[in-house]
Amino acid sequence: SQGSRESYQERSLHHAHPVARRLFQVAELKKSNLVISADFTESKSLLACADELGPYIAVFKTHIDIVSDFSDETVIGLKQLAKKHNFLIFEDRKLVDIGNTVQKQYHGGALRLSEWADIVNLSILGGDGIVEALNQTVTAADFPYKGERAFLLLAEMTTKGSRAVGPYTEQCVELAPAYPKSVIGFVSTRALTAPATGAGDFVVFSTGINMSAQGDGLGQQYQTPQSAIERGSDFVIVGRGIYASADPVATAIAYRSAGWDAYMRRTMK
Ligand code: 5IU
Repeated sequence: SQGSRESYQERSLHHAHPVARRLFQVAELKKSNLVISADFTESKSLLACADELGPYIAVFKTHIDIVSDFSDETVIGLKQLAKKHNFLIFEDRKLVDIGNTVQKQYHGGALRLSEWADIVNLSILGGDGIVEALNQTVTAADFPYKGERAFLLLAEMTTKGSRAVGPYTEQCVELAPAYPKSVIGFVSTRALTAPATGAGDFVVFSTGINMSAQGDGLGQQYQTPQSAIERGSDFVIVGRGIYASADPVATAIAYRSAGWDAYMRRTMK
């Protein structure tokens, strides 16, 4: 399947989950389906990146466990910048453990993901229990951010030899519709559900996006924004392609145009 032919605007009106609606609204408003993967190891550079590239992105993706000086200030800064530039925050945590443990890793803990990350991803390697557990957490009567938090299933990986394929990926697709209050989509390299099946509208985020490299010597494999969107991706995630370029702002603008133009072509009626 080649992804949704509906505009972000239309999807923002129809989607049952408030986080997905917000995501589509932000994309439409900022004319951006770009996600920056901000793999910085110091709060100062992480926040500087969010401030500099914030105007051009829909979502800011973090790996908060690589930030060596993570503190209250990191959280406050991220939240302020998300508000200032109107982007969502996606923590690429890839939660994968028993239900009881992931609940503690997600809500509370050292990194307080639930407090600042609109979106977090998880793997169903250990079965459905992980989704059940996190769904319980975000729908609990005393959860402070009810309706403001969502999850993505890690359905595929971009690395060479990835085992997140075949039945594993298929089971992600089968499981997602069972959790409409918390699961809004997938991290994958392409659309996984046919748009017209009535299975629901699942948002597809794709990593491994680069316009000038094929890989990184450590197993990463890239496709271009055009290719990802043509294959049904809704949001393209770019790390080194932007932040390690000579002029990150100009490069972010170029990736934003590439992603947006490809989206316009796909949804042209
Ligand atoms: N990432 C991948 N591949 C995946 C998943 C996540 O590259 O399958 I799931 C993350 C790793 C890194 C970013 O944070 O996306 C890609 O960074 P580069 O664009 O710099 O390769």
